Amino acid sequence: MRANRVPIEEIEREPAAFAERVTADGRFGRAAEPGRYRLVVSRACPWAHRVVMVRRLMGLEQAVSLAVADPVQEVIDGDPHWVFTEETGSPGGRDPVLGIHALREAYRAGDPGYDGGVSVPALVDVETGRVVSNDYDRLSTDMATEWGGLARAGAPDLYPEGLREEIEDIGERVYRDVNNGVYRAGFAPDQARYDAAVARLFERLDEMEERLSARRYLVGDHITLADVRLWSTLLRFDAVYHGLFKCNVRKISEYRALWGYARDLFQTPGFGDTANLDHIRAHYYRVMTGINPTGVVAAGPDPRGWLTPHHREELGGTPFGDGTPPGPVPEGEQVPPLGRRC
Ligand SMILES: N[C@@H](CCC(=O)N[C@@H](CS)C(=O)NCC(=O)O)C(=O)O
Repeated sequence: MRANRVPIEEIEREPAAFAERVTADGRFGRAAEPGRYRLVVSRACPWAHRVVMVRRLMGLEQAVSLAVADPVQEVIDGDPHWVFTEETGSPGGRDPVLGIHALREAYRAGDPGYDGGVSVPALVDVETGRVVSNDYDRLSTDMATEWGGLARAGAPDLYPEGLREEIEDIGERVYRDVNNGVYRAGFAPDQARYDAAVARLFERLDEMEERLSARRYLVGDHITLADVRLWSTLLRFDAVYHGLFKCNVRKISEYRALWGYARDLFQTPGFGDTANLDHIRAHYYRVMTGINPTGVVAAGPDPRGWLTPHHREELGGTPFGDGTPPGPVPEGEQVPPLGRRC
């Protein structure tokens, strides 16, 4: 078995194996041509979710198509792999555009001997069938800033020049202690490392609570990449990290500002309309059998809480600044409405 994607001693993430850059002007070698690239994601994965949100906020749905893998990976050669299945809308168990069953095929298209990790998100060149990038951070920043003419009219500036330092400063702390911190807690091999991870996680959440008590968004008066990065973890927190990853000092719904902020974004086009809590629950509880041996999927909490009033407008700020909200979710990309589960 490959070195596990989540090493048990420490959550050290490997650098992306594929990191070609796609930009509007092609100055790094690849130009963002409509239809040329397909974004393979899992709705469960918080790193892939960032790219899905940016794609939608920027209106890049026509420029780069979306392939959604089954949330429950299939074991192939002893390792769990992202696959396309009939159940999640891929006829014949193959992605209709790439013609592959397992994402691994695209990772191996350029090198049949490739034996590294196979992760989502992955941007695949439709012409060659090869993965171009699995660098979620670069993908989301490039889509926000470099896909220029392909973005919709009214697309927001998610990474304003004057705020980049602040966005990165917060992003680094949020990444270390929150985005990755939940994994550190969930996969901690001993009490000391669990205690340290949980302490830092809640210290950081407390800091964000404080910050968000007086301001609607993390940086500036509009949505930025800082919000996209934090929100992908907040969305999953009470449903999976609180129970499965033992991040249970507090729920997000027990924080006044963070819960209001999380609901505000959920109800903003580009966020909640890309969220699939069923995929999230199924993936974490069924795949992570090292920490949930029975694979039983927890039922709660009642997701309808996401739709309750948040009153965050009172803090001022406008989600899209000078821009406009994205239009309706394209046909075939809708997520199921929130339903009562418990
Ligand atoms: N590859 C990136 C992040 C993307 C990532 O971790 N994706 C997960 C899903 S959330 C994945 O696809 N893991 C491979 C697997 O589960 O087999 C990294 O580790 O820094």
